[in-house]
Amino acid sequence: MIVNTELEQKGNLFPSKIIKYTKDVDTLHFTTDNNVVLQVTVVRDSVIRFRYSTTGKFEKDFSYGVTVHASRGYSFLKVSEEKTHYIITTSKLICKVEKLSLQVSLYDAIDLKLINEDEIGFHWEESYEYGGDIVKMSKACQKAESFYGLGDKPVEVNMKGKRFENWATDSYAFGKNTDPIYKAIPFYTAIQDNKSYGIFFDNTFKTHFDFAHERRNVTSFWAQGGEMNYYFIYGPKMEDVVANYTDLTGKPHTLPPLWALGFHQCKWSYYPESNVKEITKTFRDLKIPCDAIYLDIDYMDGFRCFTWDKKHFPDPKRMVRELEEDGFKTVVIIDPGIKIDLEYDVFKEALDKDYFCKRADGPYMKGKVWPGECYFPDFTKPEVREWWSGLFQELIEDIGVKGVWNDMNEPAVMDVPNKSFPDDVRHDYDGNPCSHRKAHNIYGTQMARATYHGLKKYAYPKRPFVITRSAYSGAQRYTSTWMGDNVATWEHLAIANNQAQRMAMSGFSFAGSDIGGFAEQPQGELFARWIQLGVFHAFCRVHSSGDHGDQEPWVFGTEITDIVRKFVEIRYQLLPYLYTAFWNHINHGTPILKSLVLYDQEDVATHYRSDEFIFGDSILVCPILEPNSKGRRMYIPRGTWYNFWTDEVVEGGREVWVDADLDSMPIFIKEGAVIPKYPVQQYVGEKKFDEITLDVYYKEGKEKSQLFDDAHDGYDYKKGRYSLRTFKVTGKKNELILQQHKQGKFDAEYTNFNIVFHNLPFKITSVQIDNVVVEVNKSNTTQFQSITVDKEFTELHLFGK
Ligand code: MIG
Repeated sequence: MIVNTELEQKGNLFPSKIIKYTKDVDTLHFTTDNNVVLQVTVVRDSVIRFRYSTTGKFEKDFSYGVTVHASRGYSFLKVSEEKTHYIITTSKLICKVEKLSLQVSLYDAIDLKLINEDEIGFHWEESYEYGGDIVKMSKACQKAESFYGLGDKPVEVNMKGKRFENWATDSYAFGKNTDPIYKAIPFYTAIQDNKSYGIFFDNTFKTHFDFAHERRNVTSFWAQGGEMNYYFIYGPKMEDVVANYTDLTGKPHTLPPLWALGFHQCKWSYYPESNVKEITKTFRDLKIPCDAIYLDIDYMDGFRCFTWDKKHFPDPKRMVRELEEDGFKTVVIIDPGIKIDLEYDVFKEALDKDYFCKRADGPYMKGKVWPGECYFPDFTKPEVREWWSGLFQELIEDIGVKGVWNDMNEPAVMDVPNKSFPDDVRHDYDGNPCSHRKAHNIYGTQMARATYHGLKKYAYPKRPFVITRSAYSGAQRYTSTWMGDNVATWEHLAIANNQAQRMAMSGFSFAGSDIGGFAEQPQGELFARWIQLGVFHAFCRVHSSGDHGDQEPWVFGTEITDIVRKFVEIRYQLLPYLYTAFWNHINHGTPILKSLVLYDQEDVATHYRSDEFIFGDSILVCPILEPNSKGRRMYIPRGTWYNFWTDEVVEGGREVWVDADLDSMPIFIKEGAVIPKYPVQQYVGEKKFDEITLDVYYKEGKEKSQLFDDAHDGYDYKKGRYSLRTFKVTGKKNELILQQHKQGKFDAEYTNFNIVFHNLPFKITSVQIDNVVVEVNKSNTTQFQSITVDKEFTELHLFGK
């Protein structure tokens, strides 16, 4: 056993030798002679859970992070005992547990190569102050190993060499490397020797991660309390690691309504009503597509949740209806702090029913937020969540609000040094009473969960839409998210890019930044560049603080307005493509954004790339991150790509210069892709159209793409009323075949596809659709030829020379 005396001197304790092991269906218990128990559960062939007790007894097994819907069930557990260790084998993994030290190592079951091994492994320190242990794990870090994920950390995509803390924190105007900020997502993926694995440390206490920062060849993670309880998730492909983690912690319960993937405009704050109307009218007048308008805290009466300031909003129901008639969905903010006011029914009811959080010795947890002194519901109690859900009835069912935005749920408290609750505050934690040390990181997620259930109930038969600031692993089941209070600087544009990619790699794809920056005001150029990036994030919203001036698309002059319109229109054209990516996300856990390392891990040149990413399956995007740019150098991943603007062919696996004046940005399409596009609309559902476009990019060889469609709202898709079209492109020297296979019973309104062919290397001489020769206009050049076909075609065959 490697016992480090220096560590011992610091009060660390270590497991001693295994004296006993037991086995049931999918779980093993190894007990040491100092009462440490290691529980190993094979969750699936590529997922193993490791859980340690230092007392011989485990806590009740409860997790907010892991969903009951996760795929589980491993029926055949193979264990063997060797002289020095035990061996557990699945079809994907071999796990060794050392008898003398309880150290674990994991190997690929096929090539038998090492994936990951404990350095010291599990050790702990007893906590005199709080009881229990500070639980620690250290693992060997390989020389070329890299690390990704961990939620919203505002750092480069690869985290090697850095150390982080997870403690949800209100971080106004955070900066590059600020840590921690709003979220606590204790999951990372690593890659070494072309093998990717992930570790989900399911512990809601304050957790720490060190990626070869303190010691070059060691990676470690530890928590201030609770159990050492982690899931080891093996790929070997990173995309599968992320998909498996997303399965474990949950995919979004419902597809978003399609409008939620449109463009959103927000401000702290638009009021009174006339101001809101002026904003929405300007969008329509200037023909900038927009689907959602937000009301920040000033719509309320003295910041009391679930009330309206009747002076500024005399008739909210009428206003919301009128906005909706113009295509605008109203989203309102709801904070956790409930104003102490006995005349206020929400406060009174929660007080009477004993729903507020209390301090250790009984007084209420009192804290100052926007409404002044507040109490805070204990969202970790099922009964409180149920009550909270019910509060949305009037707002959603009666007034017609379509989405709710949960802010300040870290939880944030003003004018106190730690910006949150003190440690001693008590929480129910779903029947596992505990202090705030354990509940802090989950508080925001449980609030968003309760909000989600309220919206789901009262918006029915429409889909709910929720957005949250704080989140723990699993929050993606209920809500979308934004990154909090960023700043209108070029550096923050890069941070937003990294954060959105990082969140997607952390199982949370429905995320975006405050476009343009929340604090301070951007120059028009920065705003335009930020819009260009933002339209490629799943959640696309402009938001800013009123203290720093206006931030609507038209306040920077007509040049910028035109650029914003151009890119928002691209977003609206790509809605069916994004919706399909979302469908894959909720079905297979596929991240909607893919950092290059996740896209092509085999190419080590991608391991340290942060700027470029793949949007969906086949669009490569790279934002312009510097002022006065005429273009930039960027890495094109391996394969052949088409410049979106010019159709110019680029061979990847290298860096290239790409032109991008202010009205452009580097966008590339993968060869062989079929990209579905809607006509431009000012909002989702504005137009009925009878055809949509399919952009087909020639490839010599084969490639598949998909198009998902359904009613764009409601739940019929869960009953099979959707369509999933798979397009297969097969390109040969003088031929191109486009085959379609359709699944599902949904019939879209449009009847035709307008198929546009890009970069055919031949001149079309004849065309067959489902084996019938059709007449087409052959006079054009080889590029950009298009054909309109019935959407139910099964095979389209182009012949040429
Ligand atoms: O203390 O509601 O991050 O988006 O506009 C500030 C006002 C409270 C912080 C949020 C921001 C929101 C603002 N809120």
